[in-house]
Amino acid sequence: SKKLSREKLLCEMKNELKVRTLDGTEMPFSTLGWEKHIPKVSIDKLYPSGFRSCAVVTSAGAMLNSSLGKEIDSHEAVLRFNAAPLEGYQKDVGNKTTIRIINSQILVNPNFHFNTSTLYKDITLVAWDPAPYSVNLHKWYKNPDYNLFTPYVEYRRKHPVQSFYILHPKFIWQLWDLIQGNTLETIQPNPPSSGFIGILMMMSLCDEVHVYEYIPSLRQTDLCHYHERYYDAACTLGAYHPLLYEKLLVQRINKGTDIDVQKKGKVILPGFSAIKC
Ligand code: NCC
Repeated sequence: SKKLSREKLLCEMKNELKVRTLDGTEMPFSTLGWEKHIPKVSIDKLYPSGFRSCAVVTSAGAMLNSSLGKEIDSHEAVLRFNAAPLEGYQKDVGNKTTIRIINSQILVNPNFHFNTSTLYKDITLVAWDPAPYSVNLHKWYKNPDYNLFTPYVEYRRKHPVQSFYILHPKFIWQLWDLIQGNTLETIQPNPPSSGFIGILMMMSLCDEVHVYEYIPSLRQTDLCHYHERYYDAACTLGAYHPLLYEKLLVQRINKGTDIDVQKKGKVILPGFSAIKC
């Protein structure tokens, strides 16, 4: 049953996906005393009344000259990715950030100035690192893609009241299973992009999710990011991440119009709270 109807696909998402973050109670984290490093309020209790409408702003080059800033900021919550800047781009991407999803490179690579940049301050942070599919937390802790564990603990010490979580690898691979389970082709066992992770996270927090330039508008371009003069079509279509398949899946649940896609690169998705199964 690869080609579920839109309704069944949405119900599968709502019923089977639960955002999960490290809580410090599992080995090896429990032995290492991680319970004290993790925020006391778990992510599912952080926004108890949820959000009405949310924006997911991809970093795609097609955001440039979109003039979507005002529309984006009109949403109750805004999700952004990695080191995507606001300064100088507000007209196109807005200037409000509620949550930022960051991959482990951001915490480790000094180019991103994770400890000092204001991009990461006073917002909710959600970090992730691509553990291998057969999630063994011991192996992952010893050999992450980028060692986010040390900078995480250090940042938590310096900013104890900021909400900052690490996604549980089980959640990442649950998302991969969802993509593969609804795709005819066999896809590589690489984790989904931060974009897909963020979209599903916002579907669990918001009544409605507006995603910008994930499905490209007519502005589609080989420009990788709106903030960098670097050209590579793989940024939009995927190389390492199963990006193309993620996007086909998201397109299947779009309830927005073709005009929204063409002009704004926008898809409108129902949040889990709005899905009746
Ligand atoms: O490029 P990146 O993603 O930070 O973009 C965030 C999300 O926006 C969507 N996107 C981006 C560009 C584009 N032209 N089209 C898009 O649809 C994608 O959904 C993407 O996930 C990542 O997923 O974490 C990624 O991060 C970068 C990089 O690590 C960070 O930007 C920090 O420099 C990865 N690039 C490399 O590692 C070289 C990228 O593969 C995925």
